[in-house]
Amino acid sequence: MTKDAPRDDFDDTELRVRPPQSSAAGVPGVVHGLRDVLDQAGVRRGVKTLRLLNQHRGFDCPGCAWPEPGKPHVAEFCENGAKAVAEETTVRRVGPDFFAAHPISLLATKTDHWLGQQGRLTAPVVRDIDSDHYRPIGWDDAFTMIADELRGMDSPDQAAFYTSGRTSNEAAFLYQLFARKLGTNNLPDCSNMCHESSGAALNETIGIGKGSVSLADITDHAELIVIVGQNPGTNHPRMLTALEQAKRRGARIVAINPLPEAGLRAFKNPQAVRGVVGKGTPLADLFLQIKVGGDHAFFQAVNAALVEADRATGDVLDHDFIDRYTSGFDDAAASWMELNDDDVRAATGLTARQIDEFVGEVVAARSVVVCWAMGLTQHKKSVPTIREIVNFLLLRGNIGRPGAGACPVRGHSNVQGDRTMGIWEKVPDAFLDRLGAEFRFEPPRAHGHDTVDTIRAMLAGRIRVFMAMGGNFAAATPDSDRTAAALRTIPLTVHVSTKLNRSHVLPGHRSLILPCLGRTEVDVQAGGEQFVTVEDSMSVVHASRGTLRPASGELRSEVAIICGLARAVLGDDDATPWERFNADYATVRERISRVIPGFERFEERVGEPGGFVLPHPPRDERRFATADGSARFTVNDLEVIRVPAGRLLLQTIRSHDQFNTTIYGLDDRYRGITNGRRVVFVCREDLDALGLADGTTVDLVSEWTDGERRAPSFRVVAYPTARGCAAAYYPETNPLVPLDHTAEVSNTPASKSVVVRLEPVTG
Ligand SMILES: Nc1nc2c(c(=O)[nH]1)N[C@H]1C(S)=C(S)[C@@H](COP(=O)(O)OP(=O)(O)OC[C@H]3O[C@@H](n4cnc5c(=O)[nH]c(N)nc54)[C@H](O)[C@@H]3O)O[C@H]1N2
Ligand SMILES: Nc1nc2c(c(=O)[nH]1)N[C@H]1C(S)=C(S)[C@@H](COP(=O)(O)OP(=O)(O)OC[C@H]3O[C@@H](n4cnc5c(=O)[nH]c(N)nc54)[C@H](O)[C@@H]3O)O[C@H]1N2
Ligand SMILES: [Mo]
Repeated sequence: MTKDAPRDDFDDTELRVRPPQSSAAGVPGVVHGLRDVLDQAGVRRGVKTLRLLNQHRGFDCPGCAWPEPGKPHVAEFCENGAKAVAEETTVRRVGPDFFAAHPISLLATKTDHWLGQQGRLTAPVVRDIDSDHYRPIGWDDAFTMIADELRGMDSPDQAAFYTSGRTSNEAAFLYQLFARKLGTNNLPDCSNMCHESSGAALNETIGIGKGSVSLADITDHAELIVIVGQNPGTNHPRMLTALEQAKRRGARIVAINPLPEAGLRAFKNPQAVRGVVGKGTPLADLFLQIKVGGDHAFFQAVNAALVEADRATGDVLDHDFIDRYTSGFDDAAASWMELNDDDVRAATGLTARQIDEFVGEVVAARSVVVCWAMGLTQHKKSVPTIREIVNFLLLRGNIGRPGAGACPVRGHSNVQGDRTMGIWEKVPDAFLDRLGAEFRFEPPRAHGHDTVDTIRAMLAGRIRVFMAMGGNFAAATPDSDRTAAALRTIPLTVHVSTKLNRSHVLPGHRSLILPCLGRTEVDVQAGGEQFVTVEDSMSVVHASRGTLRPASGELRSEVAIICGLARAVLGDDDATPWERFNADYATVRERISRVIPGFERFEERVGEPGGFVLPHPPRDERRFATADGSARFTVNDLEVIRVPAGRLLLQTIRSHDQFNTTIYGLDDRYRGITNGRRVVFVCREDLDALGLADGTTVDLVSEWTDGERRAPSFRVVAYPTARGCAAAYYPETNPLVPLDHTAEVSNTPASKSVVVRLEPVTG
């Protein structure tokens, strides 16, 4: 039905291209953000909502996971946070009438933008076998349908329970408890596609999969901040405020990126007079335009240079730290000495002088923070690359002291918290032991499926029930056509969602959409008004309290949906007090405080302004709970990516007008794109070499061992990206990413390095 149906987003006749901008935010940013909220939510409701965003007694921004400052500015939000709020507080509605009027086959031809723009889901709906419509269904009947399907399985591992990173701690804790009581660790989540590589590399080398810096390390202490593979101007705009603070006290910033992103160059703070009238604060002192996938070679070259410099002077490395806290230095140092200059040049595209300049910055700085995001995590060699960054930090003792450390900047607002709560297909046994003891059951021990393995299991016919707590599995995952086909073979798909999305229009034989409350909405249960908690990128846990009237009287909270389902599935004999959990979320937090270390006196501490910080042994006391009890230097063999002639290495990125698969609008202001998304950015020299003119329409074709994949109809845009590289937006490019093209160790889809050819469309 859908695969070959025409999609109305392939015709970008209104597309306009201008030169990219050289600074981020400022007044246009605020105006854009406010306009979106006021358009969708209405003036009074919009202003009321924004005033509570990221405030102590308000709700946590449903956008990114950047931390709030201790004393939030009265308007602690950014343009893109405002858009995320507008998306949720819209007055438009998708109810049973909408589904009666719109067959699924028609909805499948619509763009992601169109689907999201239809409004908030208002009532549970079901698609029966062979039907082309969703129809209303009562909550109890929906739970019974899921329970019957789950009970009919041959094994609990025929179910998979996906989570996106907006789910609260309370809901996440109950969701994993439910899955494990059912008997499976099949808990794939968006982390598998996001910072899994960071978690894997950090766990192995420093003994904890989370970043080691606080907000103050960046704003007040770091002398050098390195930003690698991250576009904060668009994806973490409030980070620019922190960087501006750092700059104003004299910190230096180096940006390493194939694209000269506006937010890395200068920032016009919309909350300060200088941002409104002036040119803003220049941010990056040094910009290194690296080739896609070149960071592994880059950090090896830097590490080699640091070791060599130390051999000359004896004071470049922190010998005391290396001796006391680390292992493996000699082997790692020996491996760097074998590094070949030509390989470094080929992989990075940078000159020896540029690398030296960076080394100079490093040696001059008494403390260094490295921040990174998807530009590092979504490659085949992501885990070795991040391990190499840990090597880099260890060499000068840049961990566990003020102004220094590793800062993987998380994506979804509670993606880190969901992991802490046990949303992890291979959670450690210690967690399962405590969970089992608290709830008196024997949790399953075999590791479950991550996201890619879930799709493989679907393709092999081994999944009977797929349930998603938020997110948009069909659009976020790689190999879209295969994944869509896989989803359609599943007996029952269940989506707990706030808005309509692609996953709903690619249903299983039977499919349920269960609409839930969003962050901004008041959550009243039998025990009164409830709040939930979240954990940000810097391990700070705090409360989030919705205040708006729910979009519909039929919405249930995620907690209520899980508790209702658990009772229907596990029956009244189950000893877990699901009804009490549903009535009063404090009772859930009490259990969390008993199962998860660091949450002692949870209820009391989360009531304090700003919440509380979870323990982080490397940061707090330079303690490293690794296999050998020390921070580990690692040897990571370099593999230079060789792109065949006539091909480019494609990375898939976010525009300024989207949150993952939610498309707010069709512009990418900082990169100069208006009214269209099917563009591919390539540098002029490469276009000349390929004999392609700016403005040509091309198909993007990726080649893989099992054949080709094609994403049709992209406009070529001459753009100052690194040589040999290309960039285009996700999720339009997801059909190009082969399911088996994943990062070593973490199994994260390598969606930032796909070899493609550009085939001009004739006729
Ligand atoms: N407004 C908004 N905010 C968001 C999101 C959103 O979609 N919209 N998404 C959220 C989520 S879930 C996440 S994970 C984060 C994502 O935040 P980012 O990681 O900033 O998002 P991307 O658009 O994927 O940008 C990747 C950046 O890495 C660069 N890059 C790509 N390949 C390489 C490489 O090989 N080396 C180096 N050095 N750089 C490279 C790209 O040029 C780009 O600047 O943002 C979160 N916040
Ligand atoms: N090619 C390519 N693919 C990628 C990436 C990439 O850079 N390139 N990035 C990857 C990354 S980093 C990530 S994190 C994933 C994102 O993958 P997901 O987290 O699965 O996707 P989102 O687009 O964030 O999910 C949006 C949907 O969440 C639902 N939603 C919103 N708020 C709530 C809520 O409060 N509760 C519930 N229950 N539902 C809600 C809405 O229905 C909305 O349609 O995509 C990954 N895929
Ligand atoms: Mo993410």
